Amino acid sequence: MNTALILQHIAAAQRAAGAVMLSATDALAQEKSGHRDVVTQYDQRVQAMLMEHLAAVVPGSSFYCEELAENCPLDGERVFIIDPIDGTMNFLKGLHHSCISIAYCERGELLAGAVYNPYADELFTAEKGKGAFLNGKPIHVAETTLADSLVHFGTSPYYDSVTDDTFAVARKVYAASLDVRRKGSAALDLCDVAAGRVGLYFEMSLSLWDYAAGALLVREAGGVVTRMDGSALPFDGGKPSILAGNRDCVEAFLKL
Ligand code: LIP
Repeated sequence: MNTALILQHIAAAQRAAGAVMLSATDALAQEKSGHRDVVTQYDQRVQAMLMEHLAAVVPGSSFYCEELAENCPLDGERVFIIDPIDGTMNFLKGLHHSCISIAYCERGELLAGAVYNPYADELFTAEKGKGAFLNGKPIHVAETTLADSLVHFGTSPYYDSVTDDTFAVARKVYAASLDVRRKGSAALDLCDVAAGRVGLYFEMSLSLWDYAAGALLVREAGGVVTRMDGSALPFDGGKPSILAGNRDCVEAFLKL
């Protein structure tokens, strides 16, 4: 099955699950690692819907998902990396800024990614080597300098150990940019970079399901994605920092 067809199946699954998000009226939080790390019945319901849909149309699928107790190896033949609702706290509080993030890999190679924001009806898609798109139209990272860019950042609320450093970096970036934004969905932050809406995004500790699809979108939109020290972003079960943007903004950040 070619990647383009798999990407179509991913988009169909995301749109169906997005309708469930839009219909939600009674999201209930369950704590995971702490009061800022929560899951709702909708995260689990959307994840189950996505897995069922994709397993039915893509034979031999395996899944690496935020809300699975046990995840598949990342070097499998056909692996879907899924964050069923990225921006869960936004979703729980009715902030209408959350998305469904799905990346597709074969034998450890990231081949396609899609992020769907049902509130804005914005579907970001990319296939490796074929560019990035928003609702089917090509997108590209901004051509601006850091001084002329907005910057998204994440606060890694599950990891108190990086809080002070995060806000210290945000203060420095604020002085070097137009302004900073913390909107609560890493995947949508990466999409905004790919679409040229903001010049840079950073977060000090993030999971693969948060960034796998978004990182491919930024790269296919002409951007750079690394750890915050400029080293290669890993593709494993770790919690690395992430830095994404156009080359000028990334280089300016690394000099800060
Ligand atoms: C969230 C990210 C956010 C990050 C949080 C969390 P979730 O994803 O989108 O940027 O700061 O730690 O990882 O948990 O809502 O899917």
